[in-house]
Amino acid sequence: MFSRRTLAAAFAIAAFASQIQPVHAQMAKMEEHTHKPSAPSTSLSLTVAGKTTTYALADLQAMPQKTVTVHNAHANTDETYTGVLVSDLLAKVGVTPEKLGNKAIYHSYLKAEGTDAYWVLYSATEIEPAMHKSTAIIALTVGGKPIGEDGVFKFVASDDVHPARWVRNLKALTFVTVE
Ligand SMILES: Nc1nc2c(c(=O)[nH]1)N[C@H]1C(S)=C(S)[C@@H](COP(=O)(O)O)O[C@H]1N2
Ligand SMILES: [Mo]
Repeated sequence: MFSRRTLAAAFAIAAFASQIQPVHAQMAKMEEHTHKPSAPSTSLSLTVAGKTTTYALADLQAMPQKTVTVHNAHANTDETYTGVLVSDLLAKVGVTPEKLGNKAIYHSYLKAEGTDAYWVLYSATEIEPAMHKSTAIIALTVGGKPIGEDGVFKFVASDDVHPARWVRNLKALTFVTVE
């Protein structure tokens, strides 16, 4: 009926076609990250103009707490985090739009780093509630419980579409004004 050659060609086409994935499946693969637990963060340092202050969990627990409910697009769930406004922590060391001036804030960024050396940047504007609609906190609890394998501290910002800038096991913040 079918020649051996036709069968071989059909077979080759079928094998090739089985490897083609719909675009959304490919995108999902790109978004897939292996979540390796990193070393637990136990303290948080904040460096501004070369001066470092280190905070323990109790220091942050003693500050006013803010709760945000965010959508984790990767886990496809809503998560409720409670912790300290990043802007409140910055204010403790004198970093406010009033003290620095708006212009300096617009020229500044915050580097947030985890114990695994994963780090991300936020523009200072993004973490100032007076300037931006996003709420950026150093979360101490999720769903009312300690964050667990994601550390004692986790950086969470409410308006990112993906959780990529939510730094698990947050250990260091560095505030820099670009000259
Ligand atoms: N410390 C640390 N935080 C991190 C990462 C990381 O590798 N290390 N990966 C980021 C990325 S790219 C994503 S998508 C989310 C994934 O978090 P999840 O595995 O808890 O969903 O964590 C973010 N925070
Ligand atoms: Mo990611």
